[in-house]
Amino acid sequence: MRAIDKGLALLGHKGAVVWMTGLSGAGKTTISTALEERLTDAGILSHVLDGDVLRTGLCSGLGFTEHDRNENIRRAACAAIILAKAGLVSVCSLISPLKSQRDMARRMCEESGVPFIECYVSAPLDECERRDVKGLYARARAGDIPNFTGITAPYEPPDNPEVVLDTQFGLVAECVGELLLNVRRMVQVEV
Ligand code: ADX
Repeated sequence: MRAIDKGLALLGHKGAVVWMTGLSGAGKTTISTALEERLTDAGILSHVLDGDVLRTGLCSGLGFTEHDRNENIRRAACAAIILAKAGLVSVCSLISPLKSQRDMARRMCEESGVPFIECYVSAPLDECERRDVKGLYARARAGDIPNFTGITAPYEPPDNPEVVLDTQFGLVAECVGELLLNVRRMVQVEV
């Protein structure tokens, strides 16, 4: 039996990759963590792969040039596919600023037979900058951080993501609820 089918038999659900994209401070980590909790409550095994965390291990040594981000995203997608093939829902939380990078992740999943959901965590730049949770926007504006997404490096919003969550006006619980519904439809035989 293929691993992906074993996962379905043992866990009662399929694996998948949920790809969260958005500016730093848009709410990707908050929503990913909350989604993981809600999935657990629903009996669905998941794991969050967060850009900041991956960059301390699997992706350490990579910076923020387009070349390094491509490699960062490729590695994250590889790890996510391994987990999804074992039956988990991999929640990837990475800025992944370019369409080409997200298309690469999608293509890698498709080639591995893993369902892929692209979720755009949407908040305008000025709102993310106002939040400035990590104080990075202020440092980027001061010229201390080169290639900072939204300031000195591009962010291309997705054209046709499976899910769009507006974190400027939407409540976290509402955003997570909408995403949860989409994920359950994709991984559970019956919802
Ligand atoms: S990605 O572009 O390669 O997908 P990733 O999600 O792994 O980025 O990492 C983004 C995080 O790195 C941000 O949330 C922020 O904490 C930190 N960071 C440090 N330098 C930068 C930068 N130049 N641009 C964006 N984020 C940065």
